[in-house]
Amino acid sequence: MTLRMTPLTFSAVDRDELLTRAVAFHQSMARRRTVRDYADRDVPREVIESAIAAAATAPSGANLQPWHFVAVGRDDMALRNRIRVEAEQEEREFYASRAPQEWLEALAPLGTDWRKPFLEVAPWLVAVFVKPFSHHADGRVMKHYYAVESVGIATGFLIAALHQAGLATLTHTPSPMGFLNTLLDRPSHERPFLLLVVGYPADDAQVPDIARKPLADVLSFK
Ligand code: IYR
Repeated sequence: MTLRMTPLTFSAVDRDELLTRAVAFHQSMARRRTVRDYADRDVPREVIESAIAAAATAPSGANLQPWHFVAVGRDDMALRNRIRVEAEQEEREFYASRAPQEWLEALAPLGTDWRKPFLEVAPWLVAVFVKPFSHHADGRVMKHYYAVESVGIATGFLIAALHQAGLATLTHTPSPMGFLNTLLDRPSHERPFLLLVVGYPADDAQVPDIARKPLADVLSFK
């Protein structure tokens, strides 16, 4: 297959504008908080669609785009309830016995427990799946390179897109998440990556009083 090239569309900005934009983006992202209490308020499907379209622009290994997103609204509350029941079942075991003491101690400042009411309350859930391979038209298997890294980047784009739109999210990782394949009709070789909870925060939502590390702790220049 020959590689066809096409001119890049890019509008360069001057130095001052670079900094203005970088600072503004940081200030916006710094206001993002993971939210666990959601308002019972609808979010249009088109907003979710557009944020997922933004996520799907992420760079990926060999441009193989090894992701699949399942957006679950509130049309089918029975499905929402099954997701909650299955997730809470796993979480109950996690908190009661599976999680090592050390892990529970790390989670203590967040105040999380096995109860996951947001899985029914929030207007949208977006399940993100990793596709480790796909099939060529002739049926041959095509391996996806850096699939997990690529899906991690796409998920970061998704969280940023939803935040930018004005919504709150929660990166929820019931463990194990295999029940999502069954409930959401995804093939067994796809691996659930995380379940993103999306909506408006509840009016009285509270978040843990925690801070990000100072930049000097996470950045060094050479
Ligand atoms: N999956 C559990 C536990 C949990 C784990 C981590 I690491 C967190 O940052 C938060 C929670 C849960 O969702 O409660």
